[in-house]
Amino acid sequence: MASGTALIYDEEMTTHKLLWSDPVCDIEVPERLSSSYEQLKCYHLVERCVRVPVREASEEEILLVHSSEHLEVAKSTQTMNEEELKRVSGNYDAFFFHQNTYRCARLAVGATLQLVDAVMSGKVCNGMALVRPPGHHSQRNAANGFCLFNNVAIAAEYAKLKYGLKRILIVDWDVHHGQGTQYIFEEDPSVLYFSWHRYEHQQFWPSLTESDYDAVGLGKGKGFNINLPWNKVGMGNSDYLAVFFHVLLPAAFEFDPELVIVSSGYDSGIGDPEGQMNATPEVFAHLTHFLMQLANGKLCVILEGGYHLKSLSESVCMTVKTLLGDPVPEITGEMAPCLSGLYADLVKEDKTLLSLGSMLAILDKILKKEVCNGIAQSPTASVSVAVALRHSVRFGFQRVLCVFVGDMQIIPNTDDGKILMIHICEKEQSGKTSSKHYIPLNWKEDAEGNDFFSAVLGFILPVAYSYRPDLTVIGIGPNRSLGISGIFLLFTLLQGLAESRILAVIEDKEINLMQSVAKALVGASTPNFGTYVPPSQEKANKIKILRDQFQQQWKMLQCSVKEGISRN
Ligand code: X5A
Ligand code: ZN
Repeated sequence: MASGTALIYDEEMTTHKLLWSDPVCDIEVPERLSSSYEQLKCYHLVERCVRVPVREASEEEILLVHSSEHLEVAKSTQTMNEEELKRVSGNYDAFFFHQNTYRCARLAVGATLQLVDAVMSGKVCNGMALVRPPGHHSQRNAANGFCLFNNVAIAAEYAKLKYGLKRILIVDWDVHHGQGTQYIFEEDPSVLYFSWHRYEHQQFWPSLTESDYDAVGLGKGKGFNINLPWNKVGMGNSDYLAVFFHVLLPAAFEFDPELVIVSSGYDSGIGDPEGQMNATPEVFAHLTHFLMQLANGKLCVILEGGYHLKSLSESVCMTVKTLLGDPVPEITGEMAPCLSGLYADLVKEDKTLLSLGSMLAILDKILKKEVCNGIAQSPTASVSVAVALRHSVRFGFQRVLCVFVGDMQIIPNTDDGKILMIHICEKEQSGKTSSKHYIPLNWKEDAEGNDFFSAVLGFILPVAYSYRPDLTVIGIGPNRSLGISGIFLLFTLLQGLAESRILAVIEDKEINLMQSVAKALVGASTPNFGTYVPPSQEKANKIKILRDQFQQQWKMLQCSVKEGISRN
């Protein structure tokens, strides 16, 4: 399986710049690129990536998406003087030409294609390209919104042609609607295009009716265009996560892309003058982490907008760090508890509990933050889990999330809220009533394929993100009702929480299960365990009932349009 993260950047793309005064365009500055790259160097992320050089895209490649007229106009600007450049620029909505614009735009497309090649050839698993000018507003025959050529759209066409791909997902998390990309793939069912964007009932640029949620694609492409217009500014981390849980990811898992390309604009981040949103840089680590679970990890992230230099460069770093497989940071700025004072007590406890084998030694390393995660095998998983939970709470952890799969002999006391137990089992367990912190989830995996992702996205993750655990314990006991791929998904997606701290306690002696859990915990991309299938009506209802039951306590479950997305 491919590993490694490509980074593509070339200083030459900073030579495209605005030569006259224009308040609409003056935010798209060369420093967007250079400051992002500097910040990556500062965090020592550049040296951890595989450097891939840029190249110029060929005319043929540009013509995959654009008309020859458009190409010729762009080409002709290379030798123009300032006055002529200004005049041609005036033919477009929010665009400026410089003598180097054409060259930079060809490098931007070329950089994007280099990244696709690096990922598709298996040279790397994923990567990011820092490019200017951006691409997603650009259309077959027009520059628009700072974009000359549609880098991402050309990349998708190129990947279809060169690698025979049948399903590509484009996720456009830029705060503007990538109407250019939507137009290009509107009738194409092989490209699923998702975009969220500031809309404000069509008041916000580009102010198009076709940016609304009812533009779902045309002809054969119907159903393969998803718009999520925000009718208010100020959207934050939880709004973005809710959209991923309840809108994008269910569709994406079902679509089962062979490649994911991100139109990665960071003007949807806090501080951006265009977006006016509140999402912090950490959220991009989470979004990236989710998308890494698709297409066997094949993920190409291409810069689009982002105009607050600090917010932009921090968000770029969060994205690249996550692509490299680093633990996903906590989404709030809350500090971890100071633990040093509790150390003596731990040692004492440790002795009395030594009979529980290696589990406590592993847990101890996690609690002391020496390691991020670990796996313990146990002849009685539920006993070991109960001990681990009690131990963690006594150690000082405030919120421990426990997901237990299979029969549980001991159900830990969850009354003080320091433990949240989600118990996944095949049959109703009588005698234990559900409560805010003890949630039984009766689920038997479908024989036809893995439908558990719908429960993970529709229920478990929203509850978990609402709880904000500082540790996750996942127990796998006897008579588990989930297959290996379902369990794998659980482990990978729960790594987005508790700074990726996870203790796995597995009763099952099955070597396959141990191996795949280990793979999930070291961040290997999803092996091919079979397909994801949508849930049956009965299962979908079950999730809905659970959501209704718990959404007052766990707010991230709220996903009706009224409460969850628009909050009108
Ligand atoms: C790539 C991008 C924004 C254009 C805004 C024009 N373009 N008002 O973010
Ligand atoms: Zn934008």
